[in-house]
Amino acid sequence: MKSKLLLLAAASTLIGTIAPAFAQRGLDPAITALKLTPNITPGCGVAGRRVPDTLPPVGKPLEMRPPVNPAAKPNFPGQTRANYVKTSVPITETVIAKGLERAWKIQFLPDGRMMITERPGRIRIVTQQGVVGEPIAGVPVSRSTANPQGPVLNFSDGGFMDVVLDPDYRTNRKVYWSFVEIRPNGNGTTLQSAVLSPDEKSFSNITTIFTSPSWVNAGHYGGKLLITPDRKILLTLGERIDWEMRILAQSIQSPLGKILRMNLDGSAPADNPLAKLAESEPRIYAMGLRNNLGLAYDARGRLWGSEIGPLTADEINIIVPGGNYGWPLASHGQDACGQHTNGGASSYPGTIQPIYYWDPTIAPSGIAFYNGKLVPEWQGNLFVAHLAGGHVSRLVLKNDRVVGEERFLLSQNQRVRDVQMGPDGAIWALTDNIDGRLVRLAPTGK
Ligand SMILES: [Ca+2]
Repeated sequence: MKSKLLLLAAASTLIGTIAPAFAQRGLDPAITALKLTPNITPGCGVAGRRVPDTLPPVGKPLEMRPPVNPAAKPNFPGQTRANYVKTSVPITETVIAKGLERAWKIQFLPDGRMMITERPGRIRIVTQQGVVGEPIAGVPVSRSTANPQGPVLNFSDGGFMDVVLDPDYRTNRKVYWSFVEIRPNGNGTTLQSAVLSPDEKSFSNITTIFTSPSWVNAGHYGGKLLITPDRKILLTLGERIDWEMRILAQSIQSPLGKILRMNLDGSAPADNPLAKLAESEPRIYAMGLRNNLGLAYDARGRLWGSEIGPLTADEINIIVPGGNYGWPLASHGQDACGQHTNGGASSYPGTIQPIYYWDPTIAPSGIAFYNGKLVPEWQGNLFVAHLAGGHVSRLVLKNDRVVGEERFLLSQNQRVRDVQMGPDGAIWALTDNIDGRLVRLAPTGK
């Protein structure tokens, strides 16, 4: 184990030099001044690609491209490359709203409207008919020349991210949100609570309840939130991507590369898996996760997660308390320029295998289980938003294995950030582009 840690540390020197290409990105000078370094080796792309429009016959593997990392084999049949399944009724994709700048989250409200977040630091309320409200005041905004004190780092995969409702939202109008905060010693994910005014025009009582450790570079912030049935809050944190940082996903002292479980004031619940270990970060709920961007409960109350892997190993996991999901000791993936993590090991003793993985990468983000009535054949399916892939996938599950896969939303040609099942039984998806869109998927005519 020790020698592997040393190897990882040595490998960090390979990635030290950085492309000075900020000007080409059109960044605001207030962000350029932070001298954030992209976490890529010059010349090595880390992003996946939009999936092709071409489809195989039903019953054949949906992914027809060759694997990027053919050396990694599935650890059980069906762990990757499920067969194409097609919904039997025609599905219409309706753009409900446009111009949502780098939208991140759909949070349905008790009355069926939605709070929608945008990465520059906005929450708007949007109706199912597409009426888009003005930004609600009080939300942390991104730093820019116009807002030099703005605390939000809207860069790389960061920005203002998630919002979820307090279990008593109907009476207390309280929400929790996550964003990437610019700090004197770098940047990191911050979790706050706030209270919406009765006229829905502003937030007040803004309280910071958790701050992740800071790091100087940008990337892999996690930021996904979920309220649990027992009134706790889950927060995911990525491992901050750099070689010298990623092993922290295996440290019980660091919250990075983890899913955290907290009381609603940010404190650690006494029944957390590591809470009784004096040297541990007591909020840790699950570990060994590179950048988990999706969380959802299935019908049996089990927690599932989607994880951005390296180039070739995006994962779907069933999350159990105290579970170790392997990163960076085990992965089916390769890093940029074909570097293997931990010698290419796709399993590691004591770590949990993903239910499913994708190669080539398609960058999974938000996930949602379908339990509506509008499309009966979707019951129990897992919908996954894909950033790089530019689509929503539908995963058909049987005995905790993926037995079928379908793609939607390629017509938008955008990165898809979030997916939710609405109270109307439709699937609602949100795209991450400058002209971000809210799209409804439902049987034609319904
Ligand atoms: Ca894993």
